[in-house]
Amino acid sequence: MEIAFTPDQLRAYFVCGSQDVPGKDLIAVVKAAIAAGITAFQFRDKGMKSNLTVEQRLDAAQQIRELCRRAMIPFIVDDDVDLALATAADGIHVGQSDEKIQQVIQQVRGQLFVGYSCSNLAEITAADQVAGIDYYGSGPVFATNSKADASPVIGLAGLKQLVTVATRPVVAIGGITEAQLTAIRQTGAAGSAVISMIAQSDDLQRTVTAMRQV
Ligand code: TZP
Ligand code: MG
Repeated sequence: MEIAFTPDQLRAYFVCGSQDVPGKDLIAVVKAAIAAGITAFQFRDKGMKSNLTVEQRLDAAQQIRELCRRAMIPFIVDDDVDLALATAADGIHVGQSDEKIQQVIQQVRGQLFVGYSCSNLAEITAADQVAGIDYYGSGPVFATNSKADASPVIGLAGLKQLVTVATRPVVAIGGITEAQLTAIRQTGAAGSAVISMIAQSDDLQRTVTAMRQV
């Protein structure tokens, strides 16, 4: 962990892997997003749907890790402790169906900050009892095309309920568009985590600036 966690990093949080940018160069997409001002990056290259071999995945992660280092934004790895440690990432993001959260916290203590996906009240209240989690990712707020096995949509009201109960900052995720950024912010969420809004933006500077400004 070269960059410690702070809640403002959640404001313009870009999540991406090779499966999200078919026909495009992942490194180039991330480079452009960093230039536009994203405040955090999560490397989420999902095995089955990935276009990369294991070696290519490590190489891509290392290149993006270096880009994040130069831009002084946190580099976070989704659901892969070994890859996170191998790339000297700043953070790890863990889902409910991934390796048990307590186990991950033990493995990465002092080395990586920890994000955890929580989509309902039961998950948030259980997670609040666990020491060593830095932020929650909550959603999908809206319907998403980017995650086949996403939990049920929680809507803005559901997000607000989770934010109100949670003892840690919450980043909203799932189907978020520029038109929804203000409403997301009004729930008390610390920011938005997005794939397609950035990966498919027709004007990256406008998109990322909108995320940073709300
Ligand atoms: N977790 C819940 S929804 C989602 C993830 C990774 C996908 C978000 O992608 P998009 O394109 O911003 O809806
Ligand atoms: Mg996961």
